[in-house]
Formats: sequence, C-alpha cells, structure tokens
Amino acid sequence: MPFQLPPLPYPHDALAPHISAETLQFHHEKHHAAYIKKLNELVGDDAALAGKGLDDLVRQARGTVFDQAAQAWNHDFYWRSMRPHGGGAPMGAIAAAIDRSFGSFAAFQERFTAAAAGHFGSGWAWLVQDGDRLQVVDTHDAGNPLTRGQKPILTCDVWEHAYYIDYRHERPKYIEAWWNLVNWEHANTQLSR
Ligand code: MN3
Repeated sequence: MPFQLPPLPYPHDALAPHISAETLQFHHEKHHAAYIKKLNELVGDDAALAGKGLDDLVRQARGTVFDQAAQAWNHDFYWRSMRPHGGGAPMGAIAAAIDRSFGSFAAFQERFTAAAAGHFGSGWAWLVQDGDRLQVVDTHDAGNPLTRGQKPILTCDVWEHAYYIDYRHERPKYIEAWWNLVNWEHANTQLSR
C-alpha cells in the first residue's frame, strides 16, 4: 500500500478534556484511516498516479482522488497543529508575524474563530502564509490552501465528526477548546519552511 495512516503524534487521551480519547480514536482510526484506505484503492487502479507523493496529489489531482488525498493530508496536518498542553499566546517568529498581519493576537483569534464557527457545512479553517502576509481562510469539504498557492501554518477541522461526540452540535465550544491545544512550535516550523 503506497499510503499509510500516520500514527497520532500523542496518545488518544492526551488532548482531554478539550478533545476526548473517544473522539480521537474515531477520528483517527475510522475517519482518517478511511481516507487513506480509499486513496490507496484509487491510486492502485491508476498507473498515472502511482508513485506520486501526497503533496503532489493534493496539488495536481482532481475529483475523488483529490478529495481522499487532501483529506489524508489535512488530517495529518490537523493532528500536528495541536499538542497536549498547547495553546496560550504564540511565541517566536509566528507571534511577530501574527502581530504584523492582524494587528494583535486577539484580533487574529477573533478572525480565526469567526471563520471556523461561521463556515457553512463541512470544511477547515486555516492560518496560511500568502506572500509576505498571514491570512485566515476556510476551505470546503477536503479543500486545501496549497491549491491556491498558500502555505498552511495551522488548521482546525470543522467537520462535524471532529466535535460531535464531545460537543454535539455546538461547534463554537469545540473551537474554544481547540485554542487550548494550538501547537505554536508546529506553526513556527511551517512558517520557516
Ligand atoms: Mn476530520
């Protein structure tokens, strides 16, 4: 199988109480795993796609191959956008870049929260680098900012499966919890790439 489910970067219970072990188990071992499985089935049937990496598929593929590849990519990036005992104020280069692009961390937080909470239907909220500025964007379904020439820095999954077990229909409560998990080290690593 060309694509493997990457392990979660922390134990299932490591993000509690913000995201429960049950949510992570379903989200990683059922949802994320299903995208990888379907991607392998699609790529296995198509000689033109064999040997391509996930980044290439996200940038080049269309239709169902794009959907599965981008969901595989987005979930791996989402796990790494969070960490146990994360959150708080940003530090290092990302802190300065946020101030430069949004005016303040509070202004960025407000913008990102509004994008994540206000996104209609399934999708993702992102902090991206676009040229020399940071921006908040949201994408529908499997959408990924790489297809718009933007560099992903952080993401929050706003598909219902990301929060329904813990928060039912209350997406804003999940987003509030997500802020306690933000992995600023990951953001700094992406910014410097
Ligand atoms: Mn998901």
